[in-house]
Amino acid sequence: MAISKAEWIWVNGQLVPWEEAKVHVLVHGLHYGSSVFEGIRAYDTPRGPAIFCLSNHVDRLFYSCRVFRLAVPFSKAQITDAILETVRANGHKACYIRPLIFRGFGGLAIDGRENPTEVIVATWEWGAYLGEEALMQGVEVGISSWRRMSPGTLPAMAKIGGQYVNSQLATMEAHDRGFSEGIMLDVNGYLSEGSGENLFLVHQGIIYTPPLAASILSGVTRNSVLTLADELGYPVREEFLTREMLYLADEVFMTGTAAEVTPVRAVDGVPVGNGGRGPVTKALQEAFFGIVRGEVKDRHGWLTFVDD
Ligand code: PPE
Repeated sequence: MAISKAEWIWVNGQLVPWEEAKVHVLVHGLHYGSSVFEGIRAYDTPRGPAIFCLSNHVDRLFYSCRVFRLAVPFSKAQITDAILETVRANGHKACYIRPLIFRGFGGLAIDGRENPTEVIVATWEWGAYLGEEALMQGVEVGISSWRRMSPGTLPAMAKIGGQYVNSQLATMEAHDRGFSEGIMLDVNGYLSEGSGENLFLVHQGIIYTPPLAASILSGVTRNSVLTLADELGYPVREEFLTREMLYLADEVFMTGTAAEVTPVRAVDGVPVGNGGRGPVTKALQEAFFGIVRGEVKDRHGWLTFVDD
């Protein structure tokens, strides 16, 4: 999906014009995937743009840096301000926000900790990740031949750039097979997640989702959806799930900042339930979109209003 250019990008403490936000070809992050990032959304509400779960994203960004031993020359409060400042400066009503922290230009020792850390915050206007129609009709996915990393290989809960090579392999394969997304299994063959989304299924009135130990990213949207599901009175189980549960499920859906709450209508060409969006998925979408669009009271303090 093409990026629509905004005016400013925050780079190491100041806003610079979009075209000027460049790096040297020898930055460590480019060679070794030594970066960490976040994907955050701001929604258009009657009170102006509101960022969804900002503090959770900033916390995860710093968690990723901690795991990756990436020293950040800014505090959480400074990064939070940088995000608000960039959204304001670009005058977005709604946007996608991409903070990125990477090992910059210096040596090219694999260790990389000698290199300076660079921090940027970019924003751009981005519609529904898998298409508007996908939110209503659902998408077709396939089980990827690529597995998620094993727990001893890479820290799955950290959002580290290099780990997205795994996601790229899965998505490219899915697209070549005519699917919107690839669902990966973990090293033991249990369901894990999509290339950029967490996975849920509904079976006989119970909502299931793979646990953190299934090599998933601890999704911010996943956590919100678990809260909403609980409030709506659905029993929720986080447990290891076999692939066949996807063929047995009444409903399947995926969550993510970019993907929001997207129904899955077929897995490997097998229709899920009635082959469309199911009632539980619809109820969760309504609860989610009601809050982010400022139509329903934000009981959990999930929104940060940019203009306040
Ligand atoms: N798993 C993976 C691997 C992942 O990348 C994401 C977010 C999620 C789960 C859902 O997490 P959360 O956004 O906190 O609910 N993927 C981000 C990047 C997508 C991209 O195309 O880049 C996102 O949705 O912003």
